[in-house]
Amino acid sequence: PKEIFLKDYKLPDYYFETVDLGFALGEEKTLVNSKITVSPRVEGSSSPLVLDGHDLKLLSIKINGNGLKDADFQVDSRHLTILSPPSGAFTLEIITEIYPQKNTSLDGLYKSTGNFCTQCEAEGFRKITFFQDRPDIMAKYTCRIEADKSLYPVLLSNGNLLEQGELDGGKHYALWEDPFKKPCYLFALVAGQLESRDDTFVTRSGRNVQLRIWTPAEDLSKTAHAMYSLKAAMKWDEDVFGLEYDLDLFNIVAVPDFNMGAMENKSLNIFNSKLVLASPETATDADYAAILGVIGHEYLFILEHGTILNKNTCRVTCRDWFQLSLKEGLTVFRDQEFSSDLGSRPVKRIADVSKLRNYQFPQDAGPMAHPVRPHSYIKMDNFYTGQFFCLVYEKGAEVVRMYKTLLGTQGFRKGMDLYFKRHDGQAVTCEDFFAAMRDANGADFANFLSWYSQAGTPTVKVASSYNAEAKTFSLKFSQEVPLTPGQPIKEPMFIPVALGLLDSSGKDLPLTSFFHDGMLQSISSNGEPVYSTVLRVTKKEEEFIFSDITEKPVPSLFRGYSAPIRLEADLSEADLFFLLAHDSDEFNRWEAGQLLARNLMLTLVADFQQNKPLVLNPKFVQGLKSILTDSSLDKEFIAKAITLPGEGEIMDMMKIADPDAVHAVRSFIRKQLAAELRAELLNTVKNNSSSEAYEFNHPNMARRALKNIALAYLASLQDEESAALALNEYKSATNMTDQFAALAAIAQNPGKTRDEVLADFYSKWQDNFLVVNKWFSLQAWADIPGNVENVRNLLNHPAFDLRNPNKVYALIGGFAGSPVNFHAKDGSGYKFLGEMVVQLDKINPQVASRMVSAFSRWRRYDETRQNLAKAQLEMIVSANGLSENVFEIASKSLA
Ligand code: HT7
Repeated sequence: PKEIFLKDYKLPDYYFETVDLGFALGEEKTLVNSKITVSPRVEGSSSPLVLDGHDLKLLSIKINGNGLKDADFQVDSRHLTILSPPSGAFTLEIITEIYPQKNTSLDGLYKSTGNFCTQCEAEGFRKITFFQDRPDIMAKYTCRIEADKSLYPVLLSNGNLLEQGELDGGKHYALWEDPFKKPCYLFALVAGQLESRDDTFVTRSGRNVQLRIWTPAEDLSKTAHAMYSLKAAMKWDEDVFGLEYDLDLFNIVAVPDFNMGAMENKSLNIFNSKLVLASPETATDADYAAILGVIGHEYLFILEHGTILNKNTCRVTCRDWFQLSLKEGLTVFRDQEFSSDLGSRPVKRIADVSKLRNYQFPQDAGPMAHPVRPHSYIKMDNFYTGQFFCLVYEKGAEVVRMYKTLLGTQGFRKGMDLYFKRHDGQAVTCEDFFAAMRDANGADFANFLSWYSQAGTPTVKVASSYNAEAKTFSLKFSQEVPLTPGQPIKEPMFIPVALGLLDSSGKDLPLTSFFHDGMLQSISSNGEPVYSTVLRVTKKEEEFIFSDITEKPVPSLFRGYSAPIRLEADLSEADLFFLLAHDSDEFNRWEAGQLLARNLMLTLVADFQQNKPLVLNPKFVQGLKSILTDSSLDKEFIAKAITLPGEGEIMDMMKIADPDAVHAVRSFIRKQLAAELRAELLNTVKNNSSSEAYEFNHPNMARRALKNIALAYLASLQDEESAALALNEYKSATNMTDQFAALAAIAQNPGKTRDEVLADFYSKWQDNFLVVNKWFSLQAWADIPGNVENVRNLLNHPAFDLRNPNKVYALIGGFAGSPVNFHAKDGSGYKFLGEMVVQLDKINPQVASRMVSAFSRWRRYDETRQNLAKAQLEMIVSANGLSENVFEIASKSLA
């Protein structure tokens, strides 16, 4: 397989102006007619025109209406090369035959439960027709679709419907035109038996936009929340960024077979059904929140829409796929802000940072570590794979967030406006975004760009000291960027540190000025006291000395997690308890609790490994008790604050990860906490139960979250009273959030009740494939001994199907994420996953590569586990006909 490098980027030799596509959709084969107007980048040049193509049968090729002779072009398995095209502009017509029915990769044009649909990002368009399949080729498209009318009554593509009509032989057609230039990864087509929920959004300039969400008829009633989410995203983008949708129609289609969450195709978003369909009976609060976030995410892509203030359009995309974070990082940041504004900001931040710690941190320290803007790849799809996407998406969003932290809301908006003004209609780079932020604010961003080029999560150490006589408080920062594959030398990063200093009563002290680099810098600009500020740490070692600090403070560092780093501060246990009780920054309150829990867990893991008795620190119990019983706190914040760090997070901090010890310790602490806080937890369940109709809003979600975590704690006691409580909650639940939480609580404990309730749940929901997937994942993840056999048996369950990604993610992915059974010391978990990867690769390489990535951190474990996992990776790498997707991850993991 060939590796592709960022440094090798070259401008295309040819641009495409217009692309007219014709599809004759058939039951066995589909004909694709593509007519492109081509112009050379450099007038008069006639260098070969190289088109990408994959699994295509070429039927004919013409230039300016004349068929080409065999000697005029070359075709191989991946390209069609026109050897000497005419100099000057010309028309290229290509007819290809493709077989969507056989396309199980779900990339390109494929069928999902009887309907045709497409997925073109990143490189799926080349499976439809020969094309320069790269994002910097932006053209205007039309698309004519012809199909059997009774089988495919609905025919959709991007833009506006120009024409539709009947054809002979029971067929019909539709002609769509997208008036704006786009790259081919945003092309989309859908044909099938679908019905729509219709609504209208009136834009701020008074235009009516028709909104349609398409699903099979029986699912239509479950699309109300998706429609609410779409309208909320449209309104939010107008209010916060001044961006107004630019077409008159916006379609969303839900399909059950989809590799990722959703795709932002211009005006025709295609979604994985699980991120559209929701009703209180079938979807949990987490599902509702995910739908809001992902509908927001897909809508908020800049290229999809945009008449910014004063009618300028703002359609910007990536120059090449290395710049993926330019669109994905920015959009994740925007969707996080959208969800924060609609719910609770601190709780959303806590959830996002937990995700970062559980996925980004391990990947940033593993064999596949790469910068936010990678330097090379074998298969582009792998940047969207499993946890690796975190480095481009989630860490990319943190980089965007740092601009906002440094510039403030208004400065950030000024940067965005300039970015649109400069780059409308262009395919650009991360430097262009950086330059817009800098220039719009006249800012000095020093070495900030290294966030795009250096891999690895920096560790920042902070040492503090107070001088009572001088009334100064010093913070000494030192930073270390870890070495990562291919990057043996690291430069210091530009790290924004948002902070406050707490006095002995827990209030923020006023901050006036600090010494830095021998200069006194004023903090408040207009003489008003300031209680929180942002320091700019740019060197390997650096000191900031705050003046006029009247008492020894406790520093609250990296408020709101102002940079994606690992912090090692010299805070004592007492300082952390103090911050947990008092910090005005709710994120840092949570963070202090997590730090205490992490330290406690690591200490107990060491005790466990040395066969010492495990004892829970009473101060920790007391700290959580005061949070649990503090009625002034947001209930969802309490739920997050009493949740222990995940096992993956703790293993990530160990020299040699020990899944058994970490699991035993986490279970011990949960059970011990449940025993000591039993009365408070029972009260929490009682006071937060409600039989009122389900509502998706923060107070109700927060109440359910708190009740259900209390229930889970109690179930860990494995006593009769708790078991009866969980069973009662299961039976009386009026919505899926409560029902599934009760089921999960019951499922912690092997035995008759568990088996009966699992069977009952399946029989209730067997006709709803999304709910059945929850049932699969609950069982896959279970820590009951020898669970691999149960999971193997579930592969043969009538509801399971290896061709459906959601089912694979639920059962096989769920198992690969299970802390105990996947890492079973006899290697049974690794063997199972190895077999599955090889089988899946033949069906769907993108899905298989997600699964193989569970092996990527094999070197973190003990020697026995290392050998067992390595053997599976070697077996996978040597499998016949392995895809590039799986090869890249497996071979880089072994390197
Ligand atoms: N921008 C989209 C990415 C995507 C994708 C990538 C590879 C293979 C399949 C895919 N489906 C969607 C969607 C997003 O970022 O949410």
